[in-house]
Amino acid sequence: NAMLSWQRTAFHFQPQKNWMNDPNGPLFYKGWYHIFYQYNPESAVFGNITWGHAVSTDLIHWLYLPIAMLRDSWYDAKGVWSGSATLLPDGRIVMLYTGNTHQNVQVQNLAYPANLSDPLLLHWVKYADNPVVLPPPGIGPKDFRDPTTAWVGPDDKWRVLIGSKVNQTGLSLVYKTQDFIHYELNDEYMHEVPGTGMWECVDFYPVSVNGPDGLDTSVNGPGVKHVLKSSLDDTRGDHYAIGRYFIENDTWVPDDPNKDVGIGLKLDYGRFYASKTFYDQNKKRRVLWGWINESDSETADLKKGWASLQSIPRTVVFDKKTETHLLQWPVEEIESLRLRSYEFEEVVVKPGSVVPLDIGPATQLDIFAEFEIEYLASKGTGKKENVGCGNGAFDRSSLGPFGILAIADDKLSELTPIYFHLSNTSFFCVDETRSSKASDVSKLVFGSEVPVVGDERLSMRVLVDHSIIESFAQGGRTVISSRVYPTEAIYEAARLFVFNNATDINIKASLKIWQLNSAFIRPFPFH
Ligand code: DQQ
Repeated sequence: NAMLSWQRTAFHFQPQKNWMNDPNGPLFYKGWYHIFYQYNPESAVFGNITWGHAVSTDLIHWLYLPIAMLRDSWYDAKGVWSGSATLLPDGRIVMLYTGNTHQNVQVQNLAYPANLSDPLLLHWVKYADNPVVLPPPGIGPKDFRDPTTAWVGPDDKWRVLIGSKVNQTGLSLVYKTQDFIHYELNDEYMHEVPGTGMWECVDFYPVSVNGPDGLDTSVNGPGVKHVLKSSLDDTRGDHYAIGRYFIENDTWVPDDPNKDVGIGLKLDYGRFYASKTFYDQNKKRRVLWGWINESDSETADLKKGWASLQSIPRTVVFDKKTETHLLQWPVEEIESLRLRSYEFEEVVVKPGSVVPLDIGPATQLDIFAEFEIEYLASKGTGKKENVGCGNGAFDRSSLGPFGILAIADDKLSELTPIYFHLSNTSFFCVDETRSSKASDVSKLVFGSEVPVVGDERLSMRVLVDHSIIESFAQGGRTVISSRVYPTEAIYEAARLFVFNNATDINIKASLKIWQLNSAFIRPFPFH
């Protein structure tokens, strides 16, 4: 059965079969986490988009529910596209989503649960007078989508953002509403950035500059900054910036104009798109979901019968050390999957060498690794070429690369290096180029600078799940998701190594590694 192929993940959320893309309307309600998602019920490629639905009590084990919203009205006949949930203070739930109409016009629609006493929120009612918002003058009918979670201002009006573009300027429109039926468009955009193109799946939320708690979307005031995120297509990814929100006119200004949305930081430098956060009132945290695409061919996807998965949900907090970055970290519940653990203390890895880590099969792992550097007196130490991620992990210089080799076979004929490369600054990278002998697979080098603050050690957390590797450097300051499709390094043949391709330093690696159990992801057991 192709669906049970080794590429199938063991603890990442994915539908039983067929195509999935963006996460939609995440929320916590009456003891259940809900995730909805862009879903093609008919095939493993994009099309016929409806809202798939699943629930969980811990964000790790999931139960599939029936499709929540179908393409059954003129205003969403060509797709029930992305949207967000808002929990109102009186207990109601509002879902706003984009409908692609029978004529391919993007409009905003309102839906709500048929029965608020049903914790599973099985049935959704579309508002009788949908659509509630049409593209305004000056905005293209195909450039108007993905409403955010709403937040309420001191005037008791709710605000919703919708992404768009004018020429090549990406931007976000602000609508105000009291009843989620009637909307007024602000004169000013919330923000715009020339040259960034269409802003998909805009996300906007407060972060606390003082503490680790997440903030509900309407929280504002001293000690609060606001994050603005937009997803830029053409594989440019999910870009964010931290800044200040001015409620007087609903505008937002980045702290650093040189690192504005789309020209600065990314949430994830790998394969990660259309992400969305929600405030989890259950655990007082802000949780981020993102869509991780396949990098094999459409033919391969049709053959295996499924495509895409969601990232492990991540908590998002403001990084007090840099004050410029967010920190993302897998939700603590993932630790409930931990089985046997293995510890390695100060393993010395000499220039140009590879050291195997004897942990048994290495397809489902939670890895935490720290690296110390020992300059070699005999070498011309400290020569700091400006290398970045280079052409990958085989491009050697004095201070890098070094790190781990995941999903590698014994002969190292297939391997995926996750590594640091130091130069004037520190880079964190993943190299897919030798991850598979298969030729019909996209294999790239991903990465970016990662600030290392004060006396911090270099560290990485890596989640390995068969065909996906999610890597977090320096506590989640720089994150990279990658897909790998080895042909040999599968099941029992997959191994883990540490490596050092730097020429002028020894590496001392200390690691704690857990085998991870599979999550239960299966249909809800209706009686
Ligand atoms: N996916 C949805 C759109 C959104 C895009 C359609 C982002 O609403 O802009 O499936 O991946």
